[in-house]
Amino acid sequence: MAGEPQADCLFCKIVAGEVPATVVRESETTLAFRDINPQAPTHVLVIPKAHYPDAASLAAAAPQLAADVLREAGEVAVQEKITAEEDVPSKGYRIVFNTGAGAGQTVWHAHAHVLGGRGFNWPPG
Ligand code: D5M
Repeated sequence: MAGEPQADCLFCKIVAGEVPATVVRESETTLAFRDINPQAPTHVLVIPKAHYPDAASLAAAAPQLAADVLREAGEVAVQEKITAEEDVPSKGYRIVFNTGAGAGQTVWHAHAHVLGGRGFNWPPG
């Protein structure tokens, strides 16, 4: 059923405490932890504790929970001191939801990547 923990899901196991993670932030509905393979000085994943396979299915089935993930991603950026600053134009961060294998999704539990601490190119690779 939508939102229920999946036995074979890595991020459900992290939520359950069965797989270790470096947690940087937690709310009633979300968990934020450092990516095991960081692509920037700050690389944190924000996930809903409930299981949805990707961002689109999360937003469709549980819009408040999707909003919780986005809010927490913003709070991670503040906590990690990577937010844009008026006097430091190079600062700022990315929130990325890879959705589908072709876009680079490898874990089928919705997650926001929060990336910062370096400059980024556009378009992305
Ligand atoms: O992002 C999936 C991300 O999950 C990828 O950047 C690696 C990260 N990952 C994989 N296993 C772990 C563990 N155990 N802890 C923390 N981070 C992990 P995607 O957008 O699906 O490619």
